[in-house]
Amino acid sequence: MSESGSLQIVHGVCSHDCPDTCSWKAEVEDGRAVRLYGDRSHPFTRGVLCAKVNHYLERVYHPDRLLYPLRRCGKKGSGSFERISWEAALQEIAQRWASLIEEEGGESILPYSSAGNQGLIQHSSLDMRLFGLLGFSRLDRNICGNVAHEGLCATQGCGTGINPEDIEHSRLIVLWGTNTRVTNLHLWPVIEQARKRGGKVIVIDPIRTRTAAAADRHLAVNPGTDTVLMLAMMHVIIQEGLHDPEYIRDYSEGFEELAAHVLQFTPEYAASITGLTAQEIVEFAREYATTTPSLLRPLIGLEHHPNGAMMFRTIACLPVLTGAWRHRGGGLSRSTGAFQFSALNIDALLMPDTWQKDCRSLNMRDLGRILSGTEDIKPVRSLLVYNSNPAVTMPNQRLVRYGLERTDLFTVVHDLFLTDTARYADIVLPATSQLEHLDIVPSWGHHYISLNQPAIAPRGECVSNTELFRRLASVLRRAESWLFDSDEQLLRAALSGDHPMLKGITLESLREHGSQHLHHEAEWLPFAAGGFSTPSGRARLSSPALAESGLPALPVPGCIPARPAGQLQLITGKTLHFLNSSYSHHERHQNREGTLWIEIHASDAANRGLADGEVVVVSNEQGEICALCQVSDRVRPGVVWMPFGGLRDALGAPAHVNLLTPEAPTDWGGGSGFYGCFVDVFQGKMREG
Ligand SMILES: Nc1nc2c(c(=O)[nH]1)N[C@H]1C(S)=C(S)[C@@H](COP(=O)(O)OP(=O)(O)OC[C@H]3O[C@@H](n4cnc5c(=O)[nH]c(N)nc54)[C@H](O)[C@@H]3O)O[C@H]1N2
Ligand SMILES: Nc1nc2c(c(=O)[nH]1)N[C@H]1C(S)=C(S)[C@@H](COP(=O)(O)OP(=O)(O)OC[C@H]3O[C@@H](n4cnc5c(=O)[nH]c(N)nc54)[C@H](O)[C@@H]3O)O[C@H]1N2
Ligand code: SF4
Ligand SMILES: [Mo]
Repeated sequence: MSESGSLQIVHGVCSHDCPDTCSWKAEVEDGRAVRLYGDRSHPFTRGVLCAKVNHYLERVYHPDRLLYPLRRCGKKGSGSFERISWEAALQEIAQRWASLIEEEGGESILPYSSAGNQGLIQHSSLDMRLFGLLGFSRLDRNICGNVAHEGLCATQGCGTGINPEDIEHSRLIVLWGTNTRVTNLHLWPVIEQARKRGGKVIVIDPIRTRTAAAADRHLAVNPGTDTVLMLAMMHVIIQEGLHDPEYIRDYSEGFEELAAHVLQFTPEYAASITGLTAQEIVEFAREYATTTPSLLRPLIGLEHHPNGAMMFRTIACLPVLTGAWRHRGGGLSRSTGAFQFSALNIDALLMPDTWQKDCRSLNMRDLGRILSGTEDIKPVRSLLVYNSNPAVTMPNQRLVRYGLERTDLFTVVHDLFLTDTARYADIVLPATSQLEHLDIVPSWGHHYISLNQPAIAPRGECVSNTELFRRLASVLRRAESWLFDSDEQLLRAALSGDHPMLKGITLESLREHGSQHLHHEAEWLPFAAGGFSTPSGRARLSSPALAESGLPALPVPGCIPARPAGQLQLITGKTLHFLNSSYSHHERHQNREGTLWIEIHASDAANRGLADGEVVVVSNEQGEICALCQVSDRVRPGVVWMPFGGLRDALGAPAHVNLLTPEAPTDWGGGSGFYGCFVDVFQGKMREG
């Protein structure tokens, strides 16, 4: 913290679920934050925030911010609440939970959270200690990232990739199923630097996104068919001798089987599946294999398909075949999250040894099924939701909302705003913003670890997540001192240990510098000389371990659902002005995004007699919503695109694309095949009136 006159300047860091983890500075006058801007001295932030967080102070001081605990006084979902004291709120929770624990066991209570705050201790710390000790149901937080991680692990034994800052050295950058210029804005200058040095950008995406429009080449692949493209690339690379025999010999296993297997995936076959031409496929494979260094960057788009894990298992074979890992700027770059977490002392933070053993684990993706009784399990009687807004963000919304309406379900929601989920709560608790609490934020998009210092006092009666869990432990009459550790103690626990990457990184040094790079050699390359994290240390082109678990040993196309006749495949994407559903309470962000729309190819619009600008119904067996029809050449025939997040329909009502998406499981990794979603689009009235 620095001071000039009565003005204090406080270093903080964005806690949104975004790879960029920007460092910021908040200027505080008389206890009120008056300015917030990106830290100019931070090499990744470069003094810039984004279209969402440029207005963060509006979020902090928003008139709709929850400032006090509330108790429901109307029907669930109606949004009628009355103010109550913290004491009354906590007493009610303690009473309800105590009788549930006694009568039905701790597993009848499900704490439900995601990465709404991805700070180290506000994401997971005292909650895990408390709920683990009490034997509550655990949550598989698999909606984002896990499928990709598990897929990469099948080939590499770990999810590690190169340092994203090294992408400036790449000569060919393949942005594969990621919309960098919208979702990972601060990587774009690194990519532009590579371009200045002669690098080229290829985007593979069914949609001509902002990123695709800015690339050197865009390959508009059919959704879900990327595995076939990857296998055909391997076919071309091996047939034309463009692979790196020495790297393969020294650092991989199963090459012979793979080489024989990919013979069947000819460019012509792949063309018939992917919608690209055979020539495009051959050229792309050659360019990929002959450009050094070449970099693949798949982020999340690929994992929201039923074959999501196979997408990542397969893509990870490519840089092994070409030996791209040898070169700085070559290989693959995805989330840096696991890499950051490997340096931190997570056991000291979460204390898993104190958790009750054998508690059931429920998949967050299945919330609707869990709450509505569709799953044959012991019922969940109480939910505590924080860091998440599942009534918008989880698939199969009709079922989620049906479950949330249950009168015997006791729901507590802790959030900054009265979200769609909070509207179904019995008790709503007010949460602090990132300006009001302490944390460290490890990044999943770079190698800096950053300290967020509180800049202002909590507004109203807001409390941070960690403070909520201390209060819950107290009202539940727990005596264990480690349930009451302060935020500073928690951070010190996580920084304890002697991991070499934390050399020179302490709470004190972070207070001094704000943000520090993990300690590793400047020229660090993860697999230049093999050293994969498999038992043999070799990358698995063929994997006996996968075969043992009943999955194909070799990379295969995986489940690519066929499009039912007459229907269109719906891809739902992130928007510029919302962070998933966050910022949907902000008029400015609503206005920028406009009314919910659907982009449809001219040929599909003509077949259905749809005109640009008219209101259409988008419908399937799960639900239906209204949207403005936008005839667009950004989408391929057969594919439609809708924005996901906090948009409203033409009547101003919240309109959720997840009414249409299935909770279809991914092949492994426990995720959701959101994009294996098919819809009818037509004129006229909604079936439900
Ligand atoms: N502005 C903004 N930024 C965000 C977010 C936000 O909501 N708004 N959300 C944050 C979060 S939680 C995450 S996980 C990241 C996600 O970051 P990204 O991975 O970039 O995000 P997605 O929009 O999920 O997917 C990226 C692209 O995959 C494409 N895609 C879909 N199916 C396929 C396919 O079968 N093949 C190929 N090749 N491409 C496909 C989509 O059209 C989309 O353009 O963004 C983060 N950043
Ligand atoms: N159709 C479709 N669905 C998707 C996706 C998609 O691309 N298409 N993307 C998926 C992905 S990748 C993700 S990550 C998920 C995201 O799903 P969610 O994690 O549910 O994301 P948000 O909508 O941002 O909700 C986060 C909530 O946490 C609250 N919050 C923020 N900070 C704090 C805090 O410190 N304490 C508490 N208690 N609350 C806080 C915010 O106000 C917000 O209401 O959505 C998934 N759903
Ligand atoms: S949402 Fe992402 S890009 Fe925006 S300020 Fe936060 S970390 Fe940076
Ligand atoms: Mo995500």
